[in-house]
Amino acid sequence: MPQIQNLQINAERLWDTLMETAQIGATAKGGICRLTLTDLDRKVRDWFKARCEALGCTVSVDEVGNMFAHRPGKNQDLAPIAMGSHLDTQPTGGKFDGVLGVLGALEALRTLHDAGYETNAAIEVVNWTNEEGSRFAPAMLASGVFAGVFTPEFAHTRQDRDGKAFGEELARIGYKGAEKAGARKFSAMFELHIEQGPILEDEGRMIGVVQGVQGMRWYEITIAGQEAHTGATPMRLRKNALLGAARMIERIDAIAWEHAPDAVGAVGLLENKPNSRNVVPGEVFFTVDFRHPEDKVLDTMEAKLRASLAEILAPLRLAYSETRIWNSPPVKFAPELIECVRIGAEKAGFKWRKMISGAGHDAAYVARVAPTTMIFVPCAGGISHNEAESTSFDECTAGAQVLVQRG
Ligand code: HGY
Ligand code: MN
Ligand code: MN
Repeated sequence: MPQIQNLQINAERLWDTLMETAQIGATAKGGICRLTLTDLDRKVRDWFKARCEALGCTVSVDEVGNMFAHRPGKNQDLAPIAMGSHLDTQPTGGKFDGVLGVLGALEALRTLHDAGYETNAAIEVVNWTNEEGSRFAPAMLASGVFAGVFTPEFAHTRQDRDGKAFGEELARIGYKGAEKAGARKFSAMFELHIEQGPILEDEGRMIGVVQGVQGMRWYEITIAGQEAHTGATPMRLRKNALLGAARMIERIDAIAWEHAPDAVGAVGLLENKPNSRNVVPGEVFFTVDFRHPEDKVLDTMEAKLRASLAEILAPLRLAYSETRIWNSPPVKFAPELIECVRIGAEKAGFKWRKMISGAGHDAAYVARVAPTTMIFVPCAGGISHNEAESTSFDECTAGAQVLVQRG
Protein backbone atom coordinates (compact mmCIF):
# COMPACT_ATOMS: atom_id res chain seq x y z
CA MET A 1 0.00 0.00 0.00
CA PRO A 2 1.50 3.43 -0.97
CA GLN A 3 2.49 5.97 1.67
CA ILE A 4 -0.16 8.68 2.13
CA GLN A 5 2.42 11.39 1.50
CA ASN A 6 2.92 9.95 -2.00
CA LEU A 7 -0.76 10.04 -2.90
CA GLN A 8 -1.53 12.62 -5.60
CA ILE A 9 -5.07 13.77 -6.20
CA ASN A 10 -6.45 13.62 -9.76
CA ALA A 11 -6.57 17.36 -10.47
CA GLU A 12 -8.50 17.06 -13.75
CA ARG A 13 -11.15 14.92 -12.08
CA LEU A 14 -11.56 17.45 -9.27
CA TRP A 15 -11.87 20.32 -11.74
CA ASP A 16 -14.38 18.37 -13.83
CA THR A 17 -16.59 17.76 -10.77
CA LEU A 18 -16.47 21.46 -9.91
CA MET A 19 -17.52 22.42 -13.45
CA GLU A 20 -20.14 19.64 -13.62
CA THR A 21 -21.89 20.61 -10.39
CA ALA A 22 -21.62 24.30 -11.32
CA GLN A 23 -24.24 23.52 -13.97
CA ILE A 24 -26.77 22.78 -11.19
CA GLY A 25 -28.12 26.29 -10.70
CA ALA A 26 -25.80 27.90 -13.24
CA THR A 27 -26.45 31.62 -13.83
CA ALA A 28 -25.98 33.53 -17.09
CA LYS A 29 -23.04 35.42 -15.58
CA GLY A 30 -21.10 32.24 -14.79
CA GLY A 31 -22.06 31.83 -11.15
CA ILE A 32 -24.43 29.56 -9.27
CA CYS A 33 -27.84 30.27 -7.70
CA ARG A 34 -28.50 27.12 -5.63
CA LEU A 35 -30.32 28.24 -2.48
CA THR A 36 -30.57 25.76 0.35
CA LEU A 37 -33.48 23.25 0.32
CA THR A 38 -34.59 24.16 -3.18
CA ASP A 39 -35.00 21.58 -5.94
CA LEU A 40 -31.54 22.56 -7.17
CA ASP A 41 -30.12 21.78 -3.73
CA ARG A 42 -31.84 18.40 -3.86
CA LYS A 43 -30.31 17.79 -7.30
CA VAL A 44 -26.75 18.48 -6.15
CA ARG A 45 -27.31 16.44 -2.97
CA ASP A 46 -28.48 13.49 -5.07
CA TRP A 47 -25.39 13.91 -7.29
CA PHE A 48 -23.09 13.96 -4.25
CA LYS A 49 -24.77 10.93 -2.62
CA ALA A 50 -24.53 8.86 -5.82
CA ARG A 51 -20.77 9.65 -6.26
CA CYS A 52 -20.01 8.73 -2.65
CA GLU A 53 -22.02 5.51 -2.82
CA ALA A 54 -20.17 4.61 -6.03
CA LEU A 55 -17.00 4.58 -3.88
CA GLY A 56 -18.59 2.16 -1.44
CA CYS A 57 -19.36 4.83 1.16
CA THR A 58 -22.51 4.70 3.25
CA VAL A 59 -24.29 8.08 3.20
CA SER A 60 -26.27 9.12 6.29
CA VAL A 61 -28.49 12.21 6.73
CA ASP A 62 -29.36 13.80 10.06
CA GLU A 63 -32.48 15.63 11.22
CA VAL A 64 -31.35 18.95 9.72
CA GLY A 65 -30.17 17.52 6.42
CA ASN A 66 -26.43 17.31 7.13
CA MET A 67 -25.00 14.54 4.88
CA PHE A 68 -22.17 12.21 6.00
CA ALA A 69 -20.42 9.89 3.50
CA HIS A 70 -18.55 7.29 5.55
CA ARG A 71 -15.45 5.42 4.28
CA PRO A 72 -14.39 2.81 6.87
CA GLY A 73 -10.86 2.75 8.28
CA LYS A 74 -8.73 0.08 9.93
CA ASN A 75 -9.45 1.10 13.50
CA GLN A 76 -13.18 1.11 14.26
CA ASP A 77 -12.44 2.37 17.77
CA LEU A 78 -11.32 5.73 16.40
CA ALA A 79 -13.96 8.38 15.60
CA PRO A 80 -13.82 9.30 11.90
CA ILE A 81 -11.82 12.20 10.50
CA ALA A 82 -14.34 14.52 8.83
CA MET A 83 -13.70 16.77 5.87
CA GLY A 84 -16.31 18.86 4.09
CA SER A 85 -18.13 22.15 3.70
CA HIS A 86 -21.40 23.17 2.01
CA LEU A 87 -23.12 22.83 -1.38
CA ASP A 88 -25.68 25.63 -0.96
CA THR A 89 -24.85 29.00 -2.49
CA GLN A 90 -25.75 32.67 -2.35
CA PRO A 91 -28.32 33.92 -4.90
CA THR A 92 -25.45 35.34 -6.94
CA GLY A 93 -22.86 32.88 -5.69
CA GLY A 94 -19.71 31.60 -7.34
CA LYS A 95 -18.54 28.13 -8.37
CA PHE A 96 -16.17 27.56 -5.45
CA ASP A 97 -17.56 28.91 -2.14
CA GLY A 98 -18.33 25.77 -0.11
CA VAL A 99 -18.34 23.53 -3.17
CA LEU A 100 -14.54 23.27 -3.27
CA GLY A 101 -14.55 21.96 0.29
CA VAL A 102 -17.07 19.21 -0.40
CA LEU A 103 -15.70 18.20 -3.82
CA GLY A 104 -12.09 18.48 -2.63
CA ALA A 105 -13.02 16.00 0.09
CA LEU A 106 -14.77 13.77 -2.48
CA GLU A 107 -11.58 13.86 -4.55
CA ALA A 108 -9.60 12.83 -1.47
CA LEU A 109 -11.93 9.83 -1.06
CA ARG A 110 -11.54 8.95 -4.74
CA THR A 111 -7.74 9.21 -4.44
CA LEU A 112 -7.69 6.90 -1.42
CA HIS A 113 -10.07 4.53 -3.21
CA ASP A 114 -7.98 4.41 -6.40
CA ALA A 115 -4.86 3.69 -4.34
CA GLY A 116 -6.64 1.06 -2.26
CA TYR A 117 -5.34 3.00 0.70
CA GLU A 118 -6.90 2.02 4.04
CA THR A 119 -6.79 4.89 6.52
CA ASN A 120 -6.40 4.26 10.22
CA ALA A 121 -9.52 6.17 11.25
CA ALA A 122 -12.55 6.21 8.97
CA ILE A 123 -13.03 9.24 6.74
CA GLU A 124 -16.36 11.09 6.53
CA VAL A 125 -17.11 13.65 3.84
CA VAL A 126 -19.73 16.14 5.03
CA ASN A 127 -22.19 18.44 3.28
CA TRP A 128 -23.51 20.88 5.91
CA THR A 129 -27.03 22.22 5.29
CA ASN A 130 -27.70 25.97 4.97
CA GLU A 131 -24.22 27.31 5.59
CA GLU A 132 -25.02 30.51 3.73
CA GLY A 133 -27.97 31.69 5.77
CA SER A 134 -29.23 33.55 2.73
CA ARG A 135 -32.62 31.83 2.47
CA PHE A 136 -32.95 30.81 6.13
CA ALA A 137 -31.16 32.95 8.72
CA PRO A 138 -28.86 32.57 10.53
CA ALA A 139 -25.89 31.21 8.60
CA MET A 140 -24.21 27.92 9.54
CA LEU A 141 -27.60 26.81 10.86
CA ALA A 142 -27.26 23.04 10.53
CA SER A 143 -23.65 22.80 11.68
CA GLY A 144 -24.85 24.94 14.58
CA VAL A 145 -27.50 22.33 15.44
CA PHE A 146 -24.83 19.60 15.11
CA ALA A 147 -22.66 21.53 17.61
CA GLY A 148 -25.52 22.15 20.04
CA VAL A 149 -25.70 25.92 19.40
CA PHE A 150 -29.28 25.75 18.07
CA THR A 151 -32.04 23.19 18.71
CA PRO A 152 -33.42 21.17 15.80
CA GLU A 153 -36.80 22.81 16.51
CA PHE A 154 -35.26 26.28 16.14
CA ALA A 155 -33.83 25.25 12.76
CA HIS A 156 -37.00 23.55 11.55
CA THR A 157 -39.14 26.62 12.33
CA ARG A 158 -36.90 29.19 10.62
CA GLN A 159 -38.80 30.81 7.79
CA ASP A 160 -37.63 32.31 4.51
CA ARG A 161 -38.96 35.71 3.38
CA ASP A 162 -41.89 33.92 1.67
CA GLY A 163 -42.90 32.28 4.96
CA LYS A 164 -41.73 28.77 4.02
CA ALA A 165 -40.34 26.79 6.97
CA PHE A 166 -36.91 25.09 6.95
CA GLY A 167 -38.29 21.78 8.29
CA GLU A 168 -41.03 21.58 5.65
CA GLU A 169 -38.64 22.40 2.82
CA LEU A 170 -36.13 19.85 4.13
CA ALA A 171 -38.84 17.15 4.12
CA ARG A 172 -40.10 18.30 0.71
CA ILE A 173 -36.70 17.65 -0.92
CA GLY A 174 -36.39 14.31 0.87
CA TYR A 175 -33.41 15.14 3.12
CA LYS A 176 -34.96 15.25 6.59
CA GLY A 177 -33.01 12.38 8.11
CA ALA A 178 -33.82 10.39 11.24
CA GLU A 179 -30.35 10.72 12.81
CA LYS A 180 -30.07 13.04 15.80
CA ALA A 181 -27.85 15.97 14.82
CA GLY A 182 -24.63 15.81 16.81
CA ALA A 183 -24.98 12.13 17.73
CA ARG A 184 -22.11 11.38 15.36
CA LYS A 185 -18.60 12.09 16.72
CA PHE A 186 -15.42 13.11 14.86
CA SER A 187 -11.79 12.82 15.89
CA ALA A 188 -11.06 15.86 13.70
CA MET A 189 -12.66 18.04 11.02
CA PHE A 190 -10.80 19.76 8.16
CA GLU A 191 -12.61 22.28 5.93
CA LEU A 192 -11.05 23.34 2.64
CA HIS A 193 -12.41 26.71 1.45
CA ILE A 194 -11.55 29.66 -0.74
CA GLU A 195 -10.32 32.65 1.27
CA GLN A 196 -13.07 34.95 -0.02
CA GLY A 197 -10.69 37.86 0.55
CA PRO A 198 -7.57 39.28 -1.20
CA ILE A 199 -4.72 38.47 1.19
CA LEU A 200 -3.30 35.21 -0.23
CA GLU A 201 -3.42 36.42 -3.81
CA ASP A 202 -1.95 39.81 -2.84
CA GLU A 203 1.02 38.12 -1.13
CA GLY A 204 1.46 35.45 -3.82
CA ARG A 205 0.75 32.63 -1.35
CA MET A 206 -1.09 29.39 -2.16
CA ILE A 207 -2.28 28.13 1.23
CA GLY A 208 -3.93 29.90 4.16
CA VAL A 209 -3.22 28.12 7.46
CA VAL A 210 -6.35 29.28 9.20
CA GLN A 211 -6.15 30.05 12.95
CA GLY A 212 -9.82 30.73 13.55
CA VAL A 213 -12.89 32.75 12.55
CA GLN A 214 -13.80 36.30 13.60
CA GLY A 215 -16.92 37.16 15.61
CA MET A 216 -20.15 37.77 13.63
CA ARG A 217 -23.49 39.29 14.63
CA TRP A 218 -26.69 39.70 12.60
CA TYR A 219 -29.59 42.04 13.45
CA GLU A 220 -33.09 42.46 11.98
CA ILE A 221 -34.62 45.96 12.10
CA THR A 222 -38.10 47.09 11.13
CA ILE A 223 -38.83 50.83 10.86
CA ALA A 224 -42.48 51.90 10.96
CA GLY A 225 -43.71 55.23 9.57
CA GLN A 226 -46.91 56.06 7.77
CA GLU A 227 -47.89 55.41 4.17
CA ALA A 228 -49.05 58.66 2.58
CA HIS A 229 -49.60 60.32 -0.79
CA THR A 230 -46.30 61.63 -2.19
CA GLY A 231 -48.11 64.51 -3.87
CA ALA A 232 -50.59 65.69 -1.29
CA THR A 233 -48.62 65.21 1.96
CA PRO A 234 -46.51 68.19 3.11
CA MET A 235 -42.86 67.30 3.94
CA ARG A 236 -43.28 68.41 7.56
CA LEU A 237 -46.07 65.85 8.13
CA ARG A 238 -44.38 62.81 6.65
CA LYS A 239 -43.23 59.71 8.53
CA ASN A 240 -40.94 58.31 5.86
CA ALA A 241 -39.63 54.88 6.91
CA LEU A 242 -37.22 54.67 3.98
CA LEU A 243 -35.63 58.01 4.90
CA GLY A 244 -35.04 56.61 8.37
CA ALA A 245 -33.53 53.45 6.90
CA ALA A 246 -31.29 55.47 4.62
CA ARG A 247 -29.90 57.49 7.54
CA MET A 248 -29.42 54.30 9.54
CA ILE A 249 -27.55 52.63 6.66
CA GLU A 250 -25.19 55.61 6.53
CA ARG A 251 -24.67 55.42 10.31
CA ILE A 252 -24.08 51.62 10.25
CA ASP A 253 -21.34 52.15 7.68
CA ALA A 254 -19.83 54.89 9.87
CA ILE A 255 -19.85 52.61 12.95
CA ALA A 256 -17.86 49.99 11.04
CA TRP A 257 -15.38 52.64 9.84
CA GLU A 258 -14.92 53.86 13.42
CA HIS A 259 -13.53 50.40 14.25
CA ALA A 260 -11.83 49.63 10.95
CA PRO A 261 -9.62 48.12 9.64
CA ASP A 262 -10.59 45.02 11.65
CA ALA A 263 -14.30 45.82 11.85
CA VAL A 264 -16.72 45.37 8.98
CA GLY A 265 -20.41 46.19 8.72
CA ALA A 266 -23.10 46.14 6.05
CA VAL A 267 -26.82 46.22 5.37
CA GLY A 268 -27.43 43.48 2.82
CA LEU A 269 -31.15 42.82 2.75
CA LEU A 270 -33.78 45.56 2.59
CA GLU A 271 -37.53 45.39 1.96
CA ASN A 272 -39.41 48.63 1.41
CA LYS A 273 -43.22 48.70 1.72
CA PRO A 274 -45.34 49.29 -0.22
CA ASN A 275 -42.50 50.07 -2.68
CA SER A 276 -44.72 52.20 -4.89
CA ARG A 277 -43.57 55.30 -6.76
CA ASN A 278 -46.19 57.60 -5.29
CA VAL A 279 -46.53 56.33 -1.74
CA VAL A 280 -44.36 57.58 1.14
CA PRO A 281 -42.81 54.33 2.43
CA GLY A 282 -44.61 53.22 5.58
CA GLU A 283 -42.42 50.30 6.61
CA VAL A 284 -38.87 49.13 5.94
CA PHE A 285 -37.25 45.84 7.04
CA PHE A 286 -33.47 45.51 6.82
CA THR A 287 -30.62 43.39 8.16
CA VAL A 288 -27.26 44.34 9.70
CA ASP A 289 -24.08 42.22 9.53
CA PHE A 290 -21.29 43.31 11.96
CA ARG A 291 -17.98 41.40 12.29
CA HIS A 292 -14.73 41.82 14.26
CA PRO A 293 -12.10 39.48 15.76
CA GLU A 294 -12.93 40.70 19.30
CA ASP A 295 -16.25 40.36 21.12
CA LYS A 296 -15.75 43.53 23.16
CA VAL A 297 -15.49 45.64 19.99
CA LEU A 298 -18.65 43.99 18.68
CA ASP A 299 -20.31 44.94 21.97
CA THR A 300 -19.30 48.59 21.36
CA MET A 301 -20.57 48.50 17.77
CA GLU A 302 -23.84 46.96 18.95
CA ALA A 303 -24.32 49.66 21.59
CA LYS A 304 -23.70 52.36 18.96
CA LEU A 305 -26.22 50.73 16.62
CA ARG A 306 -28.88 50.74 19.30
CA ALA A 307 -28.15 54.31 20.39
CA SER A 308 -28.30 55.43 16.76
CA LEU A 309 -31.73 53.96 16.20
CA ALA A 310 -33.24 56.12 18.94
CA GLU A 311 -31.20 59.20 18.01
CA ILE A 312 -31.94 59.10 14.26
CA LEU A 313 -35.52 57.79 14.13
CA ALA A 314 -37.22 59.77 16.90
CA PRO A 315 -36.85 63.19 15.13
CA LEU A 316 -38.39 61.60 12.04
CA ARG A 317 -41.34 60.42 14.17
CA LEU A 318 -40.56 56.80 13.27
CA ALA A 319 -41.04 53.71 15.44
CA TYR A 320 -38.75 50.70 15.16
CA SER A 321 -38.02 47.20 16.42
CA GLU A 322 -34.52 45.67 16.54
CA THR A 323 -33.55 42.07 17.27
CA ARG A 324 -30.12 40.48 17.34
CA ILE A 325 -30.84 37.17 15.61
CA TRP A 326 -27.31 35.76 15.52
CA ASN A 327 -24.18 36.00 17.63
CA SER A 328 -21.29 33.80 16.57
CA PRO A 329 -18.33 34.57 18.88
CA PRO A 330 -14.72 34.55 17.63
CA VAL A 331 -13.40 30.98 17.31
CA LYS A 332 -9.86 29.59 17.61
CA PHE A 333 -9.06 26.34 15.79
CA ALA A 334 -7.16 23.33 17.17
CA PRO A 335 -3.40 24.07 17.31
CA GLU A 336 -2.45 20.46 16.51
CA LEU A 337 -4.56 20.51 13.33
CA ILE A 338 -3.28 23.96 12.35
CA GLU A 339 0.22 22.49 12.58
CA CYS A 340 -0.88 19.54 10.38
CA VAL A 341 -1.99 21.98 7.67
CA ARG A 342 1.24 24.00 7.97
CA ILE A 343 3.35 20.85 7.61
CA GLY A 344 1.19 19.66 4.70
CA ALA A 345 1.63 22.98 2.90
CA GLU A 346 5.40 22.95 3.52
CA LYS A 347 5.80 19.32 2.36
CA ALA A 348 3.86 20.09 -0.80
CA GLY A 349 6.14 23.08 -1.37
CA PHE A 350 3.40 25.71 -1.22
CA LYS A 351 3.94 29.25 0.10
CA TRP A 352 1.56 29.71 3.05
CA ARG A 353 0.64 32.17 5.75
CA LYS A 354 -1.31 32.03 8.99
CA MET A 355 -4.60 33.97 8.95
CA ILE A 356 -8.00 34.49 10.53
CA SER A 357 -11.15 33.93 8.48
CA GLY A 358 -13.28 37.03 7.81
CA ALA A 359 -16.08 34.85 6.50
CA GLY A 360 -18.11 32.46 8.61
CA HIS A 361 -17.79 28.72 8.03
CA ASP A 362 -19.30 25.50 9.40
CA ALA A 363 -15.88 24.79 10.90
CA ALA A 364 -16.54 27.67 13.33
CA TYR A 365 -19.33 25.65 14.96
CA VAL A 366 -17.89 22.15 14.52
CA ALA A 367 -14.81 23.41 16.44
CA ARG A 368 -17.04 23.35 19.54
CA VAL A 369 -17.45 19.56 19.39
CA ALA A 370 -14.32 18.28 17.62
CA PRO A 371 -10.74 19.44 16.94
CA THR A 372 -11.20 21.48 13.74
CA THR A 373 -9.29 23.65 11.35
CA MET A 374 -9.44 25.05 7.80
CA ILE A 375 -7.29 25.21 4.70
CA PHE A 376 -7.65 28.32 2.49
CA VAL A 377 -6.74 28.81 -1.14
CA PRO A 378 -6.84 32.15 -2.99
CA CYS A 379 -9.69 33.49 -5.10
CA ALA A 380 -9.14 36.03 -7.85
CA GLY A 381 -9.19 39.60 -6.54
CA GLY A 382 -10.56 38.27 -3.27
CA ILE A 383 -13.98 38.34 -4.91
CA SER A 384 -16.64 35.99 -3.48
CA HIS A 385 -20.41 35.99 -2.97
CA ASN A 386 -20.29 37.16 -6.56
CA GLU A 387 -20.87 35.30 -9.84
CA ALA A 388 -17.38 36.32 -10.93
CA GLU A 389 -15.80 34.30 -8.07
CA SER A 390 -12.80 32.50 -9.54
CA THR A 391 -10.20 30.09 -8.18
CA SER A 392 -7.70 28.51 -10.56
CA PHE A 393 -7.16 24.86 -11.46
CA ASP A 394 -3.78 24.96 -9.68
CA GLU A 395 -5.24 26.59 -6.55
CA CYS A 396 -8.03 24.02 -6.30
CA THR A 397 -5.47 21.26 -6.81
CA ALA A 398 -3.18 22.67 -4.12
CA GLY A 399 -5.98 22.86 -1.56
CA ALA A 400 -7.20 19.33 -2.22
CA GLN A 401 -3.64 18.01 -2.14
CA VAL A 402 -3.04 19.47 1.32
CA LEU A 403 -6.41 18.12 2.41
CA VAL A 404 -5.66 14.55 1.31
CA GLN A 405 -2.30 14.64 3.08
CA ARG A 406 -3.88 15.92 6.27
CA GLY A 407 -7.16 14.07 6.38
O1 HGY B 1 -21.73 34.84 6.12
C1 HGY B 1 -20.72 34.18 5.91
O2 HGY B 1 -19.63 34.61 6.24
C2 HGY B 1 -20.81 32.84 5.22
O3 HGY B 1 -20.49 33.03 3.87
N1 HGY B 1 -22.10 32.24 5.36
MN1 MN C 1 -18.72 29.19 2.35
MN1 MN D 1 -20.59 31.95 1.47
